[in-house]
Amino acid sequence: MERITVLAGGVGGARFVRGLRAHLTDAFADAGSKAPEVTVVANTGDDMWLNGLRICPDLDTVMYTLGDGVDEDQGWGRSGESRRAAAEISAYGRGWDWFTLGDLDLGTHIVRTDMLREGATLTRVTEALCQRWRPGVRLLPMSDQPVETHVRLAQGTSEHMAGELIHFEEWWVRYRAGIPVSEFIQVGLEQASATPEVIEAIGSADAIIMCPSNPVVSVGTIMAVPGVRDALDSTDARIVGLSPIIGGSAVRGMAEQCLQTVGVDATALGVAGFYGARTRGGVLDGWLMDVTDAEYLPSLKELGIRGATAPLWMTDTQATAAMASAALDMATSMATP
Ligand code: FO1
Repeated sequence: MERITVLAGGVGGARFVRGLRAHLTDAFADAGSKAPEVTVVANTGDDMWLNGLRICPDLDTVMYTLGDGVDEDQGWGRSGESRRAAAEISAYGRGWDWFTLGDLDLGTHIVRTDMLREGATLTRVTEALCQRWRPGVRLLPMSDQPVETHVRLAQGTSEHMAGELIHFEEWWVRYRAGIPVSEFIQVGLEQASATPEVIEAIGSADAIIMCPSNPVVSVGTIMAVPGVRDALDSTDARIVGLSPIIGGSAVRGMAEQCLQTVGVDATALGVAGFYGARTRGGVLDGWLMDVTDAEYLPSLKELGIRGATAPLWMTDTQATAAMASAALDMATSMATP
């Protein structure tokens, strides 16, 4: 196995990739064998313009986590952060005071926006930022065009009417996904396309892993980008996903609310059905569930998806490395001879 491509969202995706990297470092420790190259295709649907800066939450979460600069407790943002500039911005009544741009984090947004304004693509900007952070994987935005997830509120709030579209981050951070929504809309999707780098990373992969990220607004958004599904359909790689739901609840974040909005059961089986079997128009060859969800194995078989179970709680890098190893074993066991 020489090339692994991973579709990832934010915190869960970043932590999974860190485990994958640890597993590969360990498995290919002896200098003789070369570890596979890992390419991470990250969701940019959470991106936004804020205070004139381009914010890319999932790209930055992967970059900081793999570059050992992330605030481990939060799972996002920088360690050792301060918020002096944010206090000043708030004092002027500008920006979102419920969405904190820390002083160190602002450095990233300023450099990214600076390079974008010079005409660099988001792919090139991300490559440049990673020169500093050295994540040990290639990190790619899903598209160089903006695709922003917005949610349509099914209920009004003191600031918004029912039926209004607001940015996903406002729903996620300000309202903690506590307001029912009727739909997710990826603004800009029709004008966007997967980058050539993403298409190539999917086409040339030996294994593709769908991270245990939010299947609707993270992995689902990546798959919705024009060009991605075609690439997934035609690649020779085996595609294995890891369930973000364990025993009926989301490992982190609020995936249940997102799944409920799109009418998918918040279970490991429901998410597998949402992705679908590759042999039946979906994307999955294999689906890795937590050991507590073994009851779904027979139903997975009926869906046409090879199932397996392993402990999926990402309690630490060691546990996550074991998950990554189980996912790769699954892909290898299915690889065409
Ligand atoms: N999440 C929060 O819960 N509160 C915040 O104030 C916040 C600020 C923030 C700033 C930059 C950034 O890249 C991420 C930030 N996040 C914050 C996390 C963000 O909501 C998540 O990383 C993803 O968008 C959801 O997975």
